[in-house]
Amino acid sequence: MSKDTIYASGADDNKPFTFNQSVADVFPDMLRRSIPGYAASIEAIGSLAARYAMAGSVCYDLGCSLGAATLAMRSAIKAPGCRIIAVDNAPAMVSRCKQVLAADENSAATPVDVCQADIRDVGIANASMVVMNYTLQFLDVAARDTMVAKIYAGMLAGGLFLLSEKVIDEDPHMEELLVELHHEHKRRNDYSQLEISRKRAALENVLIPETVSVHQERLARAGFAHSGVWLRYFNFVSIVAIK
Ligand code: GEK
Repeated sequence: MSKDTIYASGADDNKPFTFNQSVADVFPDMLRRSIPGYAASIEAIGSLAARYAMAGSVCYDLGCSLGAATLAMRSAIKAPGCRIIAVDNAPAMVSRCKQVLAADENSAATPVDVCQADIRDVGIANASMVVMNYTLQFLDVAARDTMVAKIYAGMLAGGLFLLSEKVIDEDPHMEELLVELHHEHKRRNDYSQLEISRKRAALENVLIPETVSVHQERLARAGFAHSGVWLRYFNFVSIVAIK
């Protein structure tokens, strides 16, 4: 696994963060060291796929990056006749994702289509499981209601939507504490203070976090009968919603 040193030098100073080839090259290391609870989210996606993927249905991985959630679903799905559709709009992610999936030993199991597309343009139909693992946060806030409503409309009754996000706290005091704990976590994972500050600046206006209640209200407005936070680690949460 190549080490993420993208912000170790100032070469990318003042450039907004993008999912380019250099990011794709170090992505597993970047997520492992940056997102508290990331490994737990992938493990749970497998357990949930075993329970919720329905025979003859489609499972979606929206913003699939290198396909970690797709791999977890593919190795866990027990229902026959399922298909996985994995979508990302970054060419570097999609080409690496295809290689990762082809090299995986479960490649003969549930078929996977990897599509390079904007998730806002992708149709959702016959879905028993939809995963957005840390992806909705990169859409314009104005596009998020339509995205979640589209997911709900394309899902089968009893289907599951897993939404993981970086969040912001309503209480500024709590927000400050959670951000500081996250940065401390990154320092423990061998990011320097300078790397942390540069990455934070690059993500400004690119990753736009909302509060947990804004997410849950949006899910309820879309029609999800049940939703709940199953994971929280500092300012990172994962929510499941059931149609
Ligand atoms: C994982 N889910 O490993 N359309 C398609 N893809 C998009 C869009 C869009 N509009 N916006 C962003 N992306 C993965 C991790 S990473 C999370 C997801 C992170 C894609 C973007 O190219 C990137 O690959 C992914 O969403 C977000 O479980 O980097 O913090």
